[in-house]
Amino acid sequence: MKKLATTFFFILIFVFTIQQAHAMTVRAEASPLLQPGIIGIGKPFTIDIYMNNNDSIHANPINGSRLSISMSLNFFCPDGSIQNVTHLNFGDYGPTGNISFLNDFETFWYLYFEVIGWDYNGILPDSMNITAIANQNGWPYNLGEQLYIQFNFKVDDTGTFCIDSIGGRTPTYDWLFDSPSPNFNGPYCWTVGYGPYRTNLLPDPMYAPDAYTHDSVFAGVNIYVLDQSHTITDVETSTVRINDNTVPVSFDYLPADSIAEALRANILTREFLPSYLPAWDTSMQYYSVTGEFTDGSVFSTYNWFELIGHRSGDANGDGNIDIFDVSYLISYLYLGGLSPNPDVIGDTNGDCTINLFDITYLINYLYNEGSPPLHGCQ
Ligand SMILES: [Ca+2]
Ligand SMILES: [Ca+2]
Ligand SMILES: [Ca+2]
Repeated sequence: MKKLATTFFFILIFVFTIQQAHAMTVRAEASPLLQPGIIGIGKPFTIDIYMNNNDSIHANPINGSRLSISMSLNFFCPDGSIQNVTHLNFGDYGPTGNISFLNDFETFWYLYFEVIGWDYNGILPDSMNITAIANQNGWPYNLGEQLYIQFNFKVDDTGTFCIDSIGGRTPTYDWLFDSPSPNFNGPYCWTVGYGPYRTNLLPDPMYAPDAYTHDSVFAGVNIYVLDQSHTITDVETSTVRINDNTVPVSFDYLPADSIAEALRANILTREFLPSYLPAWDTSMQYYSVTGEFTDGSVFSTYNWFELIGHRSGDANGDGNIDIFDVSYLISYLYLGGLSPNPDVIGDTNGDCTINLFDITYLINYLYNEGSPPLHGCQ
């Protein structure tokens, strides 16, 4: 009897393994996270859908590709603690423009590709459907797991935020794939709130031209330690990094503000900002803070800041586009004056060189209702 049970067990393992080897998968993650399972309150984040078509047996018998999918997904809060979410318009798809497709996902489906929302309006629940059909090639077999879909959100209340697959509103919009259909294995839920570590960047906003200053312009990264077993004096300052590679030049211990006492890491803007460039216009940017405590345990946190970018035509980098930029360009080209910094902001007509035509382009814009300066080489 024991032997029979053992044999049965190994058969089960075998069947399980076979299914794992040929199972299309769909799963969700949230990014970035303050801590495992914790989405930062009031901060942009994405719900990321990772998918793997590693099932060559079913679907298209010739090349193993998937020829059709219909995914109905629902965002919800199980206990009502979160009622509203902000759909950030960072994507190209969906009723609110908050959905992005990555890694060529849209290109797999040249017969039909549709994204619809039913009540997809930021008042939870928000449900939607992606339906995609190809006639021959479709979604290729064995590309490995890829990030294919991102939903851009921000939540301003503490609580629980979840995503799960659902049956659709009609049979057409159900959770349907070429057989066999993968299991979403939902719901996936996260806590929206504050992690044990927080950070603010000062000043906020920051200015992209400060990336080029030769003076020592400093920014401050305030680090708050709110866990039960450490304080800011436990931070091993030599291990602190901003964006993994910016090394603070000094530290200060600040008295309590509205959050707590802070460890202020002083960084040089010319070391911190270049990784965000070129930055046109104004954007929200992400930065991370990592480090260790003296007991060897690690901490990490992140936040966002507003970055005011360059303006093409603002050759002298003072934030305005006016006659002084014309004279700055004349001075640079003909009188040995300083160059625009970065060069690209003086290339007002966007042809990748700075010459007399950029001056006439700028004069036309300022005084003859000409087109505004272009961003970079175009
Ligand atoms: Ca809704
Ligand atoms: Ca200017
Ligand atoms: Ca030019």
